[in-house]
Amino acid sequence: MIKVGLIGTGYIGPIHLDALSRLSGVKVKTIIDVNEKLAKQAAVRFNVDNYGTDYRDIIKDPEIDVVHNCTPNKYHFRITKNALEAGKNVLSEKPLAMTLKEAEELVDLSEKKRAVTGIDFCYRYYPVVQEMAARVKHGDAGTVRMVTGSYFQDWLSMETDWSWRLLRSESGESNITADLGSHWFDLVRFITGFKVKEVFGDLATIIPVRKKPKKQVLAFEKVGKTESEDIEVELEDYSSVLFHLENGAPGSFTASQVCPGRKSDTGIEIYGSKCSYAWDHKESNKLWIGHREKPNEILMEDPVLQDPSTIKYATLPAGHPLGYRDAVLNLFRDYYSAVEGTETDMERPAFLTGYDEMKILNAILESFRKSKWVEVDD
Ligand code: SOE
Repeated sequence: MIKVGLIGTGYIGPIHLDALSRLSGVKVKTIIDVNEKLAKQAAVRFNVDNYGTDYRDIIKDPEIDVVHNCTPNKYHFRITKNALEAGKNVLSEKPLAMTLKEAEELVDLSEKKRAVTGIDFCYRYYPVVQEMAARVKHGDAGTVRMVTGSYFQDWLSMETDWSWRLLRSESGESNITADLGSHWFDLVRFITGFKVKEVFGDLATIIPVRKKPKKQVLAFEKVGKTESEDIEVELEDYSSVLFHLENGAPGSFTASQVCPGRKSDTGIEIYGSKCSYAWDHKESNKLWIGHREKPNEILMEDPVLQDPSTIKYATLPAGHPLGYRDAVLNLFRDYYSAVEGTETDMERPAFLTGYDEMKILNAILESFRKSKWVEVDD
């Protein structure tokens, strides 16, 4: 049994716990949250024996092999560093850290400690996203000529909506580009196989003053009327990026959390010389395949029709759609088979992936500051 300690039970922690409860050979030993009530709730819901408020209880427990870091950005570096130093394997939420320097330190330390690392870029684990990547890799799309997409949400679209993500002290230098942009650029790299070479970023804070509630609020929570104070927002709630891939292909991406009606609406379109692919999170089981000289196709997620390399991610018979929790489970399956050492030939998101994402983020922020194209460090 691989023993796990999980830290942070806000929005994403319980999603991790759900996936962990469906994995064989893995047992969550301890759950930590600074809010004891949340830690207890999660322990009861997921049948975990131990819970507490001090993450060091997990770090110093020699029985725990893997730490899941589900805390806000501000704590990613410290907790992950402590866990690696104690010889643990770590699966972290994104972004890997608040700064590139910290991210680099974590990559170096994890290599030194030979830790198995993972980062929760779960959108690439929808079966048809895997399929799209496999097809592009086999050359079915021909040359990748252009990439475009977006990520829109509405949970911060009112001035009474609040999240720690809006504070520089909690989030780092970016809200949405780090939070949603990192997922999307992970898809670009994973599907096309190409790195982002240069970027031009345009960021904005569409709601500059917000009512920060005095009480703690979780992601997606509707706050409404409650005691609050007016706060000038420091970070962006809109982000638009023009970019070029290393093969020269141009692309564009826009994200915002202030789009009424858009919930977790992300999508990506890849235009190749032979055909096009498009995936939309609202219909996450469908892959649209576009042709010039014959009718377009829709491939529904299907363990019989998909490429052999992606079948393991389409875990139900055709017509039984997987969802967000299953995408996370697919990621965890790959991660834990790496921890067990049973499978080695996987393109998994690890700390290096998180580090590369931070390089893109840094370049976008610098580009916006200087109002010019900036190369992504290689
Ligand atoms: C908030 O924007 C958030 O919870 C992200 O942090 C997640 O990564 C995304 O899956 C849903 O939205």
